[in-house]
Amino acid sequence: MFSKILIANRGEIACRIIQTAHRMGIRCVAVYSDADANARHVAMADEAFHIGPAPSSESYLKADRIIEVAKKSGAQAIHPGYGFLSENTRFAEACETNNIVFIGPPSSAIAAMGSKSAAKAIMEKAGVPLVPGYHGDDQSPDTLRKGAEQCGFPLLLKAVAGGGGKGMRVVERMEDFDDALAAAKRESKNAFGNPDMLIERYLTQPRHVEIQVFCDRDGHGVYLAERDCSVQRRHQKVLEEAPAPGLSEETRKAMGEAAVKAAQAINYVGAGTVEFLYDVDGSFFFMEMNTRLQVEHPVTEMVTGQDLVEWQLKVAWGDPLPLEQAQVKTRGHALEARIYAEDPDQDFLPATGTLRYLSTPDENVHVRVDTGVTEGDEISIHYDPMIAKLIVWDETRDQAINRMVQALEHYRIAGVKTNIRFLHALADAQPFREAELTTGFIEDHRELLFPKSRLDLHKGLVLAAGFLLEQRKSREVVSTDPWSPFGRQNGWRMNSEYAQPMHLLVGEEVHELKILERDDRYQVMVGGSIYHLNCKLDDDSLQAVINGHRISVHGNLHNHQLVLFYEGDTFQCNVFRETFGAEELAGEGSLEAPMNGAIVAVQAKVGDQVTAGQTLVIMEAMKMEHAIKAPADGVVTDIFYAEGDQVSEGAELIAIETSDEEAA
Ligand code: MV4
Repeated sequence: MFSKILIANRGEIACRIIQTAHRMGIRCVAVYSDADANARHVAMADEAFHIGPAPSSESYLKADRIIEVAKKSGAQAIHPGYGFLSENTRFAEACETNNIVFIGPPSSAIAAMGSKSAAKAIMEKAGVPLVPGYHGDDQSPDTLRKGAEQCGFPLLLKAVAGGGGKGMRVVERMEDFDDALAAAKRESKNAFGNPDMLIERYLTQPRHVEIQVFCDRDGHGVYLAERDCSVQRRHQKVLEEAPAPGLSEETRKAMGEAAVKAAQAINYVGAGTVEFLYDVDGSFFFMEMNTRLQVEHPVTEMVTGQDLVEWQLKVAWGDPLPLEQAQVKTRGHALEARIYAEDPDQDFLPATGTLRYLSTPDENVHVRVDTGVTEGDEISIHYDPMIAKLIVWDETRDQAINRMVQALEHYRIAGVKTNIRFLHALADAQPFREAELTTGFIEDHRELLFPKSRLDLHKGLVLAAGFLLEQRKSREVVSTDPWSPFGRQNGWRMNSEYAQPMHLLVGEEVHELKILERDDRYQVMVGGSIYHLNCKLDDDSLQAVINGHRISVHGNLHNHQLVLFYEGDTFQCNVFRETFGAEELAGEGSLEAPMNGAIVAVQAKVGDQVTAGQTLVIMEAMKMEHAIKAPADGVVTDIFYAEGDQVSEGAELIAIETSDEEAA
C-alpha cells in the first residue's frame, strides 16, 4: 500500500480523505492557499505546503505546482477529492507522466464523459438505456427537425457542451421548434463556444437517481446501491439519500448492472457515479457519469458499511475490489443534508463571515458530521460555501428523518447565516416524509420550506432576558475584567422592588422589557403582558420555565448580539446596556467592528494620545450608532477605515499601542 499520498483539495473532503488514510497507516501531505494556513485539513495532515494566494485559480487549480509538491514531498499518489482538479484530464495525464498515481480513473475515461453527445453514443453502444431523442453529429436544421418529430413533445434541447443544467430549453410544440433551436444554439455558442444540440424527450416529473460504481484495474466492476438526489435547488443538491425510496429490487438491479456496463465501456477504474433520470413508471435513462468521488458518497457508506476512500486507495494501489457484487449488502436508510453558509430569505445568497460560535451534534452510529471547519474559522468568498455535511442513518427512512431533524436542532452556528432552518423544514415536511421526490420538490413546496419563526416574539424576548440575566449573574462572580460589561456596578440592583428596564432590538424595533426579580424568579413585563420566568443557565444551555411551560434553548452572546437556538431555528436580538441612554452593552475593549455596517465618523488621528474610554470611531449598523472606544490609555498607530466606508463584522478598525505595551 502507499506510504504517503498528497491531497490536492481543501475543506471537508480533504479532512475526510486524511482520516481514512491515517486509519490505514498512510501519511498525508496537504496543500494550502493563503486563506487556509490555519485550516483544519492542514492541521490534520502530517505535513503541508503553501501553494499560493487565496483564489483557487492561483492555488488549488495550479496543477504544476501541486505535482511539484508531490515530487518534493515523496508522495506516491494524489487524491484530487471532488471539484478543483478532480475531473481535469490534463492533470490526470500529468500525474501519469510524472509517475505519480492519480487516485481516480484514467484520463481517457474522464475525457470520454466530457462531451454529452459522445458519452451518449458510448452508452448506446454499451446497451445503457437513453432518453429517446437525437444525439448525432449532423446538426443541420432539417436533421434536427426530423429528430424532434421522431422524439415527440414536449422535448428538451440540451447543449452538447452544457452540463449541470446549463443550456437546456423545453419545447412544447413543433411550431415553436425552429425559433427555440435558433435561440438555444445562440446561447450555447455564447456560453460554451459550441452551438451543437441534442434532443431528448422531456420528462416532466423525473427523479435523480444515481448509482455508485467501482472498478478495479483488472476490469472487474461492482455497484454499491443507489442514491436519490432529487431534492435540488438550481442544480445544487440539498438533501441526498440511500437507498432511493420506492425503487423495486428489479429496477435497482437493472440500474446497477447498466451502470457497471457504462463504466466498463470506458475502461473505468476507481469510484464513479452514473446518473439516471428515473421516471414515475419505473423506467430510467442515462444522464451523465461523474468520474470522481462525489460529495454525497457518505450515504452510500452508511448503508453499505464500506469506506469508499479505502476502496479508492486499494484500487489505485492495484488491489482487486474488496467485495464481489453478491457480497455488497445494504442495511437501513441514510440521509445527508448539506449545511451551507447562505441566506434562504435572500434567495440563498452565499453568506460570509466568522463562525464565531459552532456547536455540532454528537457523532455516533446514527450521526456523522463531515466538515473542514472549526469555531473561529472564516467562511470566505473564495471557496464553496458548504460548512458541513450532516449524515444520519437508521433502520427505516422515517426513523432516519427523525434523526436528521434532531441532529439539525443540535447544529448551532452564530456569526454566519446558514440554511439550517430551511433544511429542518425540508426534512420535516410531510411531502418529504411521504417520499414525494421529484426534481421540482423545492419549487413545488415553497410554502412549507420558509416557515414562520418557531419562537413567538414575546417568548423570544423573555428567553433572551433570562439568558442575559443568568449569564450576567454567573459572570459577576468570576469576572475580574474591568472592561467586561458584566463587571459594571451601575444599573442593576437585584431583589429590589424597582422594575429594571431592558432594551432589546429585534429586526428594526426596540422592545422595552421590565423585570422584577424575587427569590430567583423573574417577572418579565413586555408589551402589556406579564410572564413568570424561572431559569437556570449551564454554560450555553438555558432551561427556562415560562408561565409553566418548560423550554430549553442554547445561546451565544457576542459583543451585544445575542443568538438563541431553538428547534433548528434562531432568535436574534441586540442588547442595549440596561442603563438609560444610548450606550449599549458592547463597545469598550474591542477595536473591531461589532457587526457589518458603515463608518460614520473617525474621531482620532494617527499619533493621537488617547485615554481609556475615549470614543475613537463611530459606526452605524442595524440603524444604531456604535461607539468604538479606547480600551486603555495609548497612542493611535493606525486607522484602517475612513468615514463612509463599509466594514464587515470583526474587521479591525483602528490600532492603538497602549501605555503598558510601550513600557514593556
Ligand atoms: C432532463 C430533465 C427532463 N427530461 N432531461 C438537469 C441537469 C442535467 N444534468 C440534466 N437535467 C435534466 N435533464 C430530460 N430529458 C430534467 C432535468 C432536470 C434535473 C435533473 C436532475 C436533477 C435536477 C433537475 C432539475 C431540473 C431539471
